[in-house]
Formats: sequence, C-alpha cells, structure tokens
Amino acid sequence: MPANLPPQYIELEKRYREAKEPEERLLLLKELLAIIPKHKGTEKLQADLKRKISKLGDQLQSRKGSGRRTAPYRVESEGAARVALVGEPNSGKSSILAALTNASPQVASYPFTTQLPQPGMMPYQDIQIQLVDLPPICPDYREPWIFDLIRGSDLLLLIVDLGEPAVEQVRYLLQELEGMRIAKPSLLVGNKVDLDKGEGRLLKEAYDQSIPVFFVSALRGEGMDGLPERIFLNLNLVRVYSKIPGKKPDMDQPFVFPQGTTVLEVAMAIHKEVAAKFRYARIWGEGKPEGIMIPTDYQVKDGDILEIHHS
Ligand SMILES: Nc1nc2c(ncn2[C@@H]2O[C@H](COP(=O)(O)OP(=O)(O)OP(=O)(O)O)[C@@H](O)[C@H]2O)c(=O)[nH]1
Ligand SMILES: [Mg+2]
Repeated sequence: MPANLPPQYIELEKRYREAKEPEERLLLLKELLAIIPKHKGTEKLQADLKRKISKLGDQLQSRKGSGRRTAPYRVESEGAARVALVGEPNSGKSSILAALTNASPQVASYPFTTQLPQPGMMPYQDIQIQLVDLPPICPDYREPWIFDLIRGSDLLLLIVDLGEPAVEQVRYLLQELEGMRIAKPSLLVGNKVDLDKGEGRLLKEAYDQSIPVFFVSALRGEGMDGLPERIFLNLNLVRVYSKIPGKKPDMDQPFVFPQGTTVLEVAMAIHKEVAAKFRYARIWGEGKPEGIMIPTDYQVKDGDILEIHHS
C-alpha cells in the first residue's frame, strides 16, 4: 500500500475489511474511491477499487429479489413534513439529528460515518416533523438515491462546519444541488459555532440575503433550542383544529396543510363527503370575531379552529 494515504482512508479501509453486508461493502468501496488522493502513486489502487466496485455491483444486480438492494435506501414518510440534512463529511448532520429527534445515529470524528438514510421525528409544539440524516455530499460520490431523498423533502438543512472554510462548503453544496436540478427551500445551519474563528460572519455576509443563516453547536447545545421553530416557520405550514358544532374543539391533533390552503380544501382533506355536502364554516382564530362565518375560499391560518357545517 502506498505510504502517503491519509488517515481517513486507512480508517475507512479497515471498516471495509470488517464489513459483512455486500451493500455496505459496496458503499465503503465507493467512498474509498471518492477520498483516495488522485495521483500517480495511487493509480493502481484506484483501478483496483474500480474493479471491485464493478464486480460487487454486478453481483448485487444479479441477485434474485433485487428489492433487497434498494430497500435500505427507502424512508417511509411520517409526520407533518420531511426535512433533509445535507452537508459535507463530518459537518455534524448526525449530531444534529441526534440532538433534535428520538433517533440515535452513529456520530464519529471520521468522515463517511453515515452510509444509509436515517430518519428521526422532531417534535415541535403539537406536531412531529421528520428529519432525514443522509450520507455526506462530496466529489466522486453521487449516489442517486441520496438526491432522490433530497428531492422528496419539503425543506433542506444545509449543514456546514464553521471550523472549516464555510462559504466554500455552501458554494459546493449549492452547485451539487443545481447539478441535480434540485431547487428547494433551505436553511443554512452553521454548526460547530464553538470552533468558529470568523467563518460565521463570512457565511452571513455571503448568504443571509438569500438563505436564512443560523449558528448552532450540536455538541454544546448552543442555538439548538430555536432550531425546531425555525424549521417549522420555513416549512410554511398551518395547523388547523377541527370542532364539531356544539362541542369543544379537538386541540390534540391538528391537521397540517401548506399555507394558502382554503377552507374547502380542508373539508376535502378531512372527509370527501363532508366537502360534497359543505354548507358553510365558522372559525375561531387570532384577531377574528369568535365563530365568524367564512367564505369557502378563505385561506386557513396557523392555529385556526374550524367548524364545518354540512347538510
Ligand atoms: N466542536 C464541535 N464538534 C462537533 C459539533 N457537532 C458535531 N461535532 C463533531 O463532529 C464530528 C462529526 O459529527 P457527525 O455528526 O458524525 O457528522 P456527520 O456530518 O454526520 O458526518 P458524516 O456522517 O461522516 O457525513 C463528531 O466528532 C462530532 O462529535 C459541534 O457543534 N462542535
Ligand atoms: Mg453522519
């Protein structure tokens, strides 16, 4: 083995040798190829990796019941919305997932710790929002399924390490997303603010006009308390509570809709039959007279209590 391989490579190779599942071995091989220094001295090794990748890829392809191959990459949707955690290796994606949700992903000081998508549920007041931790985005390592999951999300958290050049990380992430034709509402999360020596300021100067920037330390908890609210506000959702005429409203389980949803669409979502027989609706909400009648094209607001009358 050439003597000039970086420690991450050695570490990753050790994990490759220990890995048993072929799917995991294939991922690790691809990651090895992604991080191996590209120069003359490693050409033989690079070719070797490519050969192994192609062989293992073929083996997996030809396996019976190939559903097994894709299953680990699928994530069931749950909760009011899906938020994807996107960032370069080691930026702290998994640490943020662990801090905000019930999930306990693997966190480690070496890159490429996360290899499969890992969902977790983040409570925000009376709703749950799904966060999906992903493997890192980095050159030469573009698994299509990672971008499929990003595409299927409602919001992206672009997570950068403030201990490293931060503007460059964002530029790179945005370039990768654009390359995959992905344009999604995003928040910029400058993590490891405890290690920040001025990168945060540069990040704000460069991006705050276009993408809201927040600083946190997943490790120390700094700024983490405010993150669920930031996420909720940027999802542009409204929570609506239903009330049966003559009864108290059900304040336990809100219905969640995108901003701009009309009262008729709410009725439709609650029950098609209700919508068909819709007569009128009353509303209890901030700044409105109690129980005022509203037109069917009224756009519901966060916190509205709706009483739908039907025939
Ligand atoms: N100082 C400091 N270290 C942090 C912070 N957040 C995470 N780390 C450390 O950074 C390293 C990487 O954290 P992970 O959460 O595994 O990063 P990741 O982005 O999921 O990494 P990959 O899965 O490899 O892409 C770990 O050693 C964490 O303990 C932070 O706010 N401050
Ligand atoms: Mg991770």
